[in-house]
Amino acid sequence: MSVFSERLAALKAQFKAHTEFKNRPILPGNGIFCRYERPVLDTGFAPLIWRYDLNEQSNPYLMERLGVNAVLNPGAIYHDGKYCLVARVEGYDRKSFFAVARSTSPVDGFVFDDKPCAIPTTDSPETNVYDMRLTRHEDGYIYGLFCAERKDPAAPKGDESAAVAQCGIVRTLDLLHWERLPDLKTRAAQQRNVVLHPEFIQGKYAFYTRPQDSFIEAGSGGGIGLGLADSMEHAVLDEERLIDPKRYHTIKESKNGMGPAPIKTAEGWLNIAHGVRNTAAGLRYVLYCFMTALDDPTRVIHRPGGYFLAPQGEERTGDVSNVVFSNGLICRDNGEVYIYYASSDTRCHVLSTTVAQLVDYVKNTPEDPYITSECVKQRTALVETNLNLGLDL
Ligand code: M1P
Repeated sequence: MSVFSERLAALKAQFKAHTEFKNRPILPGNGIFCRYERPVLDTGFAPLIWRYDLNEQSNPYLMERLGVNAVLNPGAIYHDGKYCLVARVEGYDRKSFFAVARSTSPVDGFVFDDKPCAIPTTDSPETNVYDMRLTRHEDGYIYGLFCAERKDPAAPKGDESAAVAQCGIVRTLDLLHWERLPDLKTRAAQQRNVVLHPEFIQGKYAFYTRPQDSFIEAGSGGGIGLGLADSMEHAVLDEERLIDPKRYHTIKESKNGMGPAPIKTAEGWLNIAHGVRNTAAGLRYVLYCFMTALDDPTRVIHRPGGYFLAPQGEERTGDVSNVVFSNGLICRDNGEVYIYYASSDTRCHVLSTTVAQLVDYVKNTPEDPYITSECVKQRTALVETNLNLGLDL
């Protein structure tokens, strides 16, 4: 048997062993959601045909030619009877691309389409793309909003890392053909984490934004905003209204950003976002929730305190450690919710929960009192209520 044939057999066996499993929930969980034992996608799911030249003549050692460094931050949508993830796949060259992985199960069995998504460029092609948020809009299209990153033309000579992030826009009907629209125009120097609201507001398209001054620092942008545009073909936001500001000594004191498109519930729009704070070990990204009024998505009506999800165990390490990030969820008609998230910019996981649990969580989790003496009173009140129940614990 040739080296090539031996290696091919071993690689096929490794791929099968890595990707074919039943994902089990980690019980009992916290009553809010359930984590699962295994990532739903990681570099081991990248098909062999993406990475190897499988022609023995041109690749006798069966070397990896185009490696995959990370599979992260997937957008998500239920389409044609399948759970579909539009993952950010990052090559060894640091460039990301989008690829669709589909499964009949929400928690395992994801298989990438043979080819990455062919996303057309604009007249000013971006260097990198990432973090697609999918929205099935009431106008009939599925929109994908993503970060389009270009080198900063104003960077001083010698600065090869300054970049400008803007919101790229595509739309599709089938997750196979992608129509590129012009990038979103706003007054901010930079935009990341832009998400399209699924319904018209005042007859206009509504965008959740995160204006920022520089590539990493949100700066004076203040937090998550919302702006209205007349059209998607030339989307322009003249104004962004701040709806969820960053705040001192909270899980979002450095910056925050919207996650997936919100879930419409009977009680309000349920939002999952990420909050960032700085530490001696670098930035720490966690997920948090808030709910806005059904008739006014700029009005926050519930703000559960603290984080909803923080990195845990193996989630804490990776290319950018101490990060959980979500830009995709699937809410089924029966109320089941699957929240897809990436850990440490490296791999993708799933949480399962329900609309009922999430609504209970946002309504009944106490708000952050913003001052430690009030936190003690809050916790003491809980303890006293419990002691009065006279349970045998
Ligand atoms: O590295 C953590 C995350 O950093 C960015 O998020 P934000 O814009 O909120 O800082 C994004 O690059 C995201 O992809 C990444 O996961």
